[in-house]
Amino acid sequence: MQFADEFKKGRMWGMLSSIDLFECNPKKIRSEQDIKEYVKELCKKIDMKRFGETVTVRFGEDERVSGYSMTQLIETSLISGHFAEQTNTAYIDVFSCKQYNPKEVEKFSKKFFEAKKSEINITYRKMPGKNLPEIPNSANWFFETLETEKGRSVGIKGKKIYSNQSPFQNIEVYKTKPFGRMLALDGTIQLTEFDEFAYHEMIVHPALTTHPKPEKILIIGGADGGTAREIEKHKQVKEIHLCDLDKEVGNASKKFLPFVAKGLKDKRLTVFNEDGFKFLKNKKNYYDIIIVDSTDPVGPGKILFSSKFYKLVFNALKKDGLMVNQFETFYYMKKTIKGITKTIKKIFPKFWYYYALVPTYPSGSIGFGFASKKYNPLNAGTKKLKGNLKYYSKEIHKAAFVLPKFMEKVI
Ligand code: SPD
Repeated sequence: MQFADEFKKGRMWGMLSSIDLFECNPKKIRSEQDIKEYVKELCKKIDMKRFGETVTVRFGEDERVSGYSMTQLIETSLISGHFAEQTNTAYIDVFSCKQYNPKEVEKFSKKFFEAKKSEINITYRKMPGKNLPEIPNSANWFFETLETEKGRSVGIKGKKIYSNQSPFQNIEVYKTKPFGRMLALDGTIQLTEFDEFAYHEMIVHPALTTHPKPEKILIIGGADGGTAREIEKHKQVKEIHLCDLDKEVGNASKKFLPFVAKGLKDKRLTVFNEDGFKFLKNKKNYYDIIIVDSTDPVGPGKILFSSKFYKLVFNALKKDGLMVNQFETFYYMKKTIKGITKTIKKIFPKFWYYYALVPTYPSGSIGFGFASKKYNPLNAGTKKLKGNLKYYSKEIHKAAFVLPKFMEKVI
């Protein structure tokens, strides 16, 4: 347990866990007997001695708020709870100077009252002036939910400053302590102010320096504007189309993420808020380069990793065209990458995989697929670019295509 040392050293004396349970089973929070049973079971679970019986009283018999209040004395302090019947929420506090695991309390309470959601805030009672390491909790930390399912997660401290459930996905913007502004879609980090330059430079410049005459470019996804911003550094480019289903992402970016949204202002750019799949069906032999700046191959983004989609991309490209796509991290997604690589190779005659270091993505790296009808990226990377670059260089261009041994076998 994380706090054990602090307890042992005597720097921490006690812990108050405030747990909020949302959308509880209404029957459970209305039952005095269940509430008493909960206290008994919880104390057993966290090995806490009870002193005396659980006391319950009804509070606030008015129409707005009523329900049971509960208290229970335990070793070096108490458990208390309020069960609000109008909203089916429960507010539980556990304070003790005996060591216990607050996460265990949260998990047990959530299960007991069959709550759909829970939140926990932890306060430490400690020696004056001794600051303890902060323990992440859901109130002021973002955890990448897709990763949490797999038993790992990127956790970033931050304040949510925007949240919107669009018709397609959940859009959130955070103001984070270590990484500045951050965009998350369906609980997955898309970009942060701190390291987005690495991702956007690397999804764009290897392709645009490989193609000798990149004039017509299509971005699928990329509504935030970061990919467009990098393409605009190439003077040869005459026309940029950006097709992203979700208008709300672009709107959120314009309001909260000006460092990438500035890419949405260029005169060469036209934004289409349409389904990329349908958009491509009407384009034949048109683009020099297509960049797929998508979310991951789950949920609505999955289709952008399918054989049907790559065929449409192939047909929309000119006879010497090429495609670059966001292609996951090789540390965690080897199998997926292997499968999708096979699919792309059936459609495009040439294929490479390369990567960049982006600390806020899972495993700190992200890969890209480079599918080409004609040009080879290994013979490129020497063009001069306008504007400031922080990651890409001709040396990085070459190095990015050199893969670890275990990955060479996959591609
Ligand atoms: N694992 C998340 C990968 C996110 C890729 N899309 C980023 C969009 C930024 N323009």
